[in-house]
Amino acid sequence: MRECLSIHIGQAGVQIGDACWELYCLEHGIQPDGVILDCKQDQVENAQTEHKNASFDTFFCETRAGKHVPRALFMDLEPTIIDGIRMGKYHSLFHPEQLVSGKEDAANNYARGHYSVGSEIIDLVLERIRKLAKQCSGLQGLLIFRSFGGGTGSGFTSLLMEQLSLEYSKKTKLEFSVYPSPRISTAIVEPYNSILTTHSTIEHSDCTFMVDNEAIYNICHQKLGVDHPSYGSINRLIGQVVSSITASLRFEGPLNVDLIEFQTNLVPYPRIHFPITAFAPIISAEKAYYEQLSVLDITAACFEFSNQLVKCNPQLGKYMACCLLYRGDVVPKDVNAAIAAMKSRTSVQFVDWCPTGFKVGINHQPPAVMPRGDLARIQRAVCMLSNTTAIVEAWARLDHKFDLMYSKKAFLHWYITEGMEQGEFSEAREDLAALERDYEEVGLSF
Ligand SMILES: Nc1nc2c(ncn2[C@@H]2O[C@H](COP(=O)(O)OP(=O)(O)OP(=O)(O)O)[C@@H](O)[C@H]2O)c(=O)[nH]1
Ligand SMILES: [Mg+2]
Repeated sequence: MRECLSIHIGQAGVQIGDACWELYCLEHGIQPDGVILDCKQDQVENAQTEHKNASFDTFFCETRAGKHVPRALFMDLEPTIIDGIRMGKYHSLFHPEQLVSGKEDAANNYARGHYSVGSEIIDLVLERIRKLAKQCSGLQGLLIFRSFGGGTGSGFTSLLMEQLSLEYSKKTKLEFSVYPSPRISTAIVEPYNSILTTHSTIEHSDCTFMVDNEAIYNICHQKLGVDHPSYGSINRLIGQVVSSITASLRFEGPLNVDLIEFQTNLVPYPRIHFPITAFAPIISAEKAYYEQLSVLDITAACFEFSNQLVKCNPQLGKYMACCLLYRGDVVPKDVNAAIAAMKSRTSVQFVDWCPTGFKVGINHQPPAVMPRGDLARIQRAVCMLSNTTAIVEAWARLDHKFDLMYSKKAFLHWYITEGMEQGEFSEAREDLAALERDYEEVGLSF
């Protein structure tokens, strides 16, 4: 078996995890108490066939009593967000040891998450991860969820990743990271935290999917008609995307392509590991009745700025690889036609050294819809993971904000008093400048 462990860190990581596991449970017919829906009920007639195709044991561990427990750990340095899970609808899905919380948070401070407060809880977290790893017969990889901007999300995650690298060096480590956006951001120092954590985790992560709250906020507002999108709405959309990305690990099928294989195609150099995600269709429940969307429609939509989960303009960059993960009623013939149409567009430019980098997977189970969700029930969907040099725009934006504060040495004392040295700031910033240059270089023509 090829199990995956999910680790949800800090407020954003935990709340996104909540949305993801709710959706996984729906997709696999697992009830909030971990028991699979009774197959005698009419409503799950087709669930039976789906179960045959499912290999959700990669994500759930079945107990002797027939309960399915997520292979997941939720941790935060303070208790309130985790308490939300402890008292929520899915509280009995998890074993209490899977929910770890400390007493005080990192107060938006990378240094507290990494050094002072974080160091007190790291051993406990590692021990709990070991326990989960022991329940796996062939652990394949770790999926880490967190924000770049929070003190726990940034600081504790990088501390943990360093340790995980030592202990699980051969395992794939993928990240889903919330990129800070000024509109929704909760702290002024988020650019500091983001750059510090990117620098200290870049060599420990194999692939990082960034999700930009502002991009998702706009999608919820403009495409789904949500007036003031809450984290709930934003997280449900992220959940759909994460579910599409992980579907290949949870379901079997003839055209299923394993995520690890995608990663091989997506990451040409170890540091160039920040693909852009796009998802289509994103339509609200009311509109879905009128719109019949073909494979070509949804594929084309992925190349539109408005369907991307990170704000950057792909037309200003070059693609190195493009992975298309289809779900639902999709046949290869239509996919090939859609790809041919995309390749003929002048706006879709590839780097010289990788002119035709498309990779496709098809998973026959259509996306599930969440109760209270804003997204329509759809027959087919696609998630595109593309590695493009255009992402450099997102780094440049953060670097610029870092520079504005750092030129005045603003807020630095908060970090220094928690045990950090100023040198770490300049080192991190230099590394990010190098990353920007790396992207420029891979985009250069021969
Ligand atoms: N998408 C999404 N983003 C969130 C959520 N909660 C917080 N954020 C974003 O995450 C960043 C703040 O980090 P948090 O995750 O709240 O912080 P933390 O990791 O708990 O760290 P500390 O509270 O500082 O210890 C901001 O950019 C928020 O906009 C969430 O539920 N969903
Ligand atoms: Mg917090």
